[in-house]
Amino acid sequence: MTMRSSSETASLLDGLRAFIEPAHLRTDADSCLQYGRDWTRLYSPNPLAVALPGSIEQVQQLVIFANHHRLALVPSGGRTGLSGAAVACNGELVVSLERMNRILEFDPVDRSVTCQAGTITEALQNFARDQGLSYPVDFASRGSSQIGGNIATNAGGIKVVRYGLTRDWVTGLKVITGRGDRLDLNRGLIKNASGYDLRHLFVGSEGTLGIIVEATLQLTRPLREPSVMVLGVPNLSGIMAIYGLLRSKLDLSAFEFFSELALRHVLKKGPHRPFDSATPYYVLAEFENPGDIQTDEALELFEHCAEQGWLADGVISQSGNQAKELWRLREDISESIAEHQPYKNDIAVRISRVPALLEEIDGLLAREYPDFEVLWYGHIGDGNLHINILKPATMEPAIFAKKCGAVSPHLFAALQRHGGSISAEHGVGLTKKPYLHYTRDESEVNYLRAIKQAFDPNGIMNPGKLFD
Ligand code: S2G
Ligand code: ZN
Repeated sequence: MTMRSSSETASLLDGLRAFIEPAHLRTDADSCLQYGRDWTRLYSPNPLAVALPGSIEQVQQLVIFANHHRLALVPSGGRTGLSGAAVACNGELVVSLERMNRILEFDPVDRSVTCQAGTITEALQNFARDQGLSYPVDFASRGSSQIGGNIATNAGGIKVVRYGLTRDWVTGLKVITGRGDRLDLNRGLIKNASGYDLRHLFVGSEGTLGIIVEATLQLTRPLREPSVMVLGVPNLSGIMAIYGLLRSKLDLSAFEFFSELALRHVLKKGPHRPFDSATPYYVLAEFENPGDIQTDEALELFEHCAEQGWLADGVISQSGNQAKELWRLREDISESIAEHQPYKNDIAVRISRVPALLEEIDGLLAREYPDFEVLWYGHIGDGNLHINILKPATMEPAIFAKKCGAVSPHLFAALQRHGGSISAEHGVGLTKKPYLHYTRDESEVNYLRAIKQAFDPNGIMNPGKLFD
């Protein structure tokens, strides 16, 4: 905790006001609370203040000032993160990019768009659609997450099986490094064999190397008339068999799963069951289906999976609206369970290891969490499983976190045996930092520290996140 005297605080704020307009340097309690946290609720926000720069030059002035005064900075996007990476609880200055939210340039020949870091993800998706193209990285928080934060966490979401992660669509980055240098990385080039690709260090850096201020992103053609199938699956072991068959015949754009327990929480909020029967698990598969050319194939595959006993029921969308309704069953899970303050795990393994890991972890969780409601869901087609333990209403959050935390080493040891990662897409931040060693060994973390030292020698960039 950074302890400052009131005169030191006053002096820092006066210094900041020399180049940040008073309206864009907030110290009120509500701003400090709202901008000092992400979607996690485990930490008490306590920033020095919230700065909202309007230009790259102001961001650069902030970083230079912060180096001079050894003032820690926490970059802030949409604050939809789930690992505490955007939390400011030690007198840091939050640097919000929300005012820098414009789309700056579109090139129809490159099929690329350059936008400021504070651009809302959905605004970029809509802009691409209006140009007859698509920015295909997609997830439920699209309406409030920002492009800069998506890049800083290498956001994945629901279409990774076809389109990959944010990293795969970043062709240029403008950043202010922790030293205060302005770098213009890769500048939208497809090919550039001129040495280390520093752009990719900033993707997934969680604000620890500098501040992303602008991005050039590749666009692609839109999906043509996607259809959505939801399948009722009696047990976990059949899911990847279904995936293997569907992906061999259909042009899949998504392959998700969720448990009946997760579905029940969504149904409480309004949507209808996909079909009458209830099964322990469900698969949602989306595939490109212009003119219904793949519908017969999909129905044949459905019959084959049913004959194998891998599935018990299913539905295929008959319209775009029904496809959207079916997607809600998956995409609304996170919001539907938020009130239960879930203890979240976001793990990844190679897809070849998913069946073995599922079997091992299912048994572990049943043994270790006999009294808790455990929800499975996630992007199983790319090996990313979200396991959410719901907090019993009468249990103190601290006690619940301790009980769940006690199981995590067993979970992560099993994951390590399967070569997995303790964080698939939500990042490390604060919540997963104690477990980083299950995925990155000491010699590797020392390289991460050396890179951090090169970009942020005074350690002002989001200190305490990712690793110490
Ligand atoms: C998902 C969203 C965040 C959460 O639904 O795929 O990544 O609540 C999650 O886990
Ligand atoms: Zn996810």
